[in-house]
This record gives sequence, structure tokens and C-alpha cells, in this order.
Amino acid sequence: MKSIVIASGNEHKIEEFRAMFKPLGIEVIGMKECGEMEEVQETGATFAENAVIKAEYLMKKLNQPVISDDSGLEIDALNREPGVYSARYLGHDTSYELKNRTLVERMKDKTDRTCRFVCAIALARPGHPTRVFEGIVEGIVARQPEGGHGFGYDPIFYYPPLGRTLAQISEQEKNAISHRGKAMRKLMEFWQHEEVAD
Ligand code: ITT
Repeated sequence: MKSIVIASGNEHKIEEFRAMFKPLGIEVIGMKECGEMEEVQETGATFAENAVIKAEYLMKKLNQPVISDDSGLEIDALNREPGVYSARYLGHDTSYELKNRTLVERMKDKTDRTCRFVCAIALARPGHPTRVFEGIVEGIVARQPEGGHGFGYDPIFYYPPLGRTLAQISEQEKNAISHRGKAMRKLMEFWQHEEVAD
């Protein structure tokens, strides 16, 4: 397989997938490049359910293999918010500067600052059962947003082993330890064994 469609409208995610698939010689095509502008309703209660909904919807429309990514930030002291609502937290179009500042403010008196990013990648193929691959990275909610790399909640996700937020490290460093990188490596392992490639 020379290319794979990703059922995502999030350019930052697509860029991370592009970087991870590149060494394998596989081109990543965002759904907008296929003329698909419509985002399907994420009605699932879990990341895995939403990933399956997104991938199967587009796979059926295009009749070709599709991957999707559903991901988000869980903060333990906030009952695992924003969770599956990470993109919709405070409204889909609200800036991440405001979303991040709001979460930091809500966390200011909390002693338990543990959090995690979760990623579920679904691979949907015509005539095959859909598969889901998950990855998690554990961290701490930062006292204030730091760093200009990455996207979304990266500036408030402090990663203790590197002593920096995910917005203070390079894309390569992030892919090596991130929830998406881990899920992606599980997908690649399956890919190689199952010969997903044409
Ligand atoms: P698609 O559904 O079109 O893929 P989306 O952005 O709406 O795009 P999700 O519903 O999966 O995707 O929401 C994921 C949100 O979780 C994302 O918008 C960020 O707010 C957050 N998130 C996920 N991965 C992240 C990462 O690596 N770094 C920072 N924030 C992340």
C-alpha cells in the first residue's frame, strides 16, 4: 500500500501521522484532500468507539481502507475531563490558549495533578473486521502553559521523564513517547504481520 486515507480534519494529527508513515514510504491523505468535508458525529462513550465510528463511516463511503484517530486528555482530579470531549471542551472553535488557561485555573488548588493523553486508532477495511490500537502517555498538568510546538493541550502536559511539556519538545521526540506514537507502532506491527499492504 502506497497511501492511506485518514478520517480526520485535524491538520496537526494528520501531520504527526505523515511524519510517522513517511519512513515506510506510505503517503497519508487527509479526508479533506479526498473531498470529504463532513465530520461524522462522535456519539461514542469511549475513544475506541469514536475511532471506529469515524473510520467505518469513511471506509464505507470511499470503499477503501481508512484509519482514524480519536484522542484526548484525561485529568484525574477533574473526573477525567475533558476526555472524549477534548476537542469540544468550551466549544469546538474556542482557542487552545483559553482552553489551556481554563484548565490550569481549575487545577490551581489540586494536589493530584496526574493526567494522561489517550489515543485510539481504528483501521477499517472493506470486508475485514475493524481493528483498534490504543496508546497512553502519563503526565502531570503544568502550573502554566509552556512551549510553542505541538498542538491542543500539549503546552499544559508536563512529561516528567523529559522535564518539559509536550509543546517544548520536537515532533520527533513527541512521536517517540506519545499516545499517538504508541498506538501507531501497534498498528504498524499488525500491518506488517497481516500484510495490510497491497
Ligand atoms: P478529528 O475528529 O477530525 O480527527 P478532532 O480534533 O476533532 O479531529 P478528536 O475528536 O479525537 O479529534 O479530539 C482530539 C482532541 O484531543 C484534540 O483536538 C486535542 O484537543 C486533544 N489532543 C489529542 N491528541 C493531542 C496531542 O497529541 N496533543 C495535544 N492535544 C491533543
